[in-house]
Amino acid sequence: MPDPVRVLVTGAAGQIGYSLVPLIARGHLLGPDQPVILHLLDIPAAVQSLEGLEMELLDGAFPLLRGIVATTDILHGAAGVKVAVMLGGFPRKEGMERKDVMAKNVTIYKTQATALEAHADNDVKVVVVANPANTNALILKEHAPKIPSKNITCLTRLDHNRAVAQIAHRAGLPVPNVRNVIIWGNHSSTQYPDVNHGIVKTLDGSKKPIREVIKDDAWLNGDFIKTVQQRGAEVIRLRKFSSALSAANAVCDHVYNWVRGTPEGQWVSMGVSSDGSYGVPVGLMFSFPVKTRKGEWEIVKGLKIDAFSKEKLDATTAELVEEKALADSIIKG
Ligand code: NAX
Repeated sequence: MPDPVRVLVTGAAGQIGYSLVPLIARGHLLGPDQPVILHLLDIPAAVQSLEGLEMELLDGAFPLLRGIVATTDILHGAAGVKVAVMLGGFPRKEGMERKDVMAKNVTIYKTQATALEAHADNDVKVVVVANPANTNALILKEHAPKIPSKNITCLTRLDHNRAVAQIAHRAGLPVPNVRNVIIWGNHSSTQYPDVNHGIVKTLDGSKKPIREVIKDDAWLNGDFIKTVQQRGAEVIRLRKFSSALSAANAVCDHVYNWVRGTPEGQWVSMGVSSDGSYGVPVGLMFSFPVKTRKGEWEIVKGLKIDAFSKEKLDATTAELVEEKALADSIIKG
């Protein structure tokens, strides 16, 4: 067996953390043959919960789990980690202005960026989950210039999985038969779930465009998009808490594909630093279709964007540009 890999989870004592850490300990993040040492970080107010989590992890007797570092000190938490899952952040509370929440997250992500840059493995792979995920990742990227920008990503895989599941359900097919949907843009309600390049493998084994199988453009251009965009809010309405089980599962999918690659001919959605593809400003953290191989992602180029899609891409780009401007203005004081 290879040497254990150190994996940091910030905000580990929260909801997603509780669902995520057993999945990591079972090998769903890095594979069933990769031992791990879990670094669990949270704030002092959550220290008891963190202690309880550590106890439960020990009680799980997970064969791949070779150590636990539970801490409230990011310098300690970041030491030697090869993967960092950033769940910790400041949530928007009732009555708070967007810029006040952003200001709290700018402070958190600046500090954590500096700590990761100084103490994590030189090739640390980072996935930011905490909202606003794209902009928190952007702040982290800008404050950790020694970490290669390709190593900093944000999670839109939950949105991607939601889109896949909706299509599979509608087509009456298993989830793996749906391929190459795309989430473009921000992990927010302006995201654009796009099926124009998606494929369905039918029960007789033939591959057909999603639109040809579903045969309902009104649904695909209307309720389908709205359902995916509003899914998080709907889960909060029903559960009174935000998505946790599905978010933890998506974190594993995101990192697993990043490290282990995407199957031939298939892509997934990841929030990555734009290289200017599809007219998205360079450096913006934006969800694109990506193919991955040996730990490297590559944006899928040359997809045809029709007028309907262009309008949606422009809207989500504009929102991210605005979020970036707000973060920049806070950073500059
Ligand atoms: P919780 O509020 O349950 O947990 C957050 C944890 O972070 C808490 O334990 C808190 O003490 C800790 N924390 C706060 N500041 C910290 C800091 N500076 N350092 C370390 N830990 C810190 O939230 P949870 O439901 O687990 O969600 C975590 C984040 O994911 C939230 O920001 C949430 O909005 C975001 N989400 C993002 C999703 C995505 O697809 N990108 C989907 C799910 C989720 O909504």
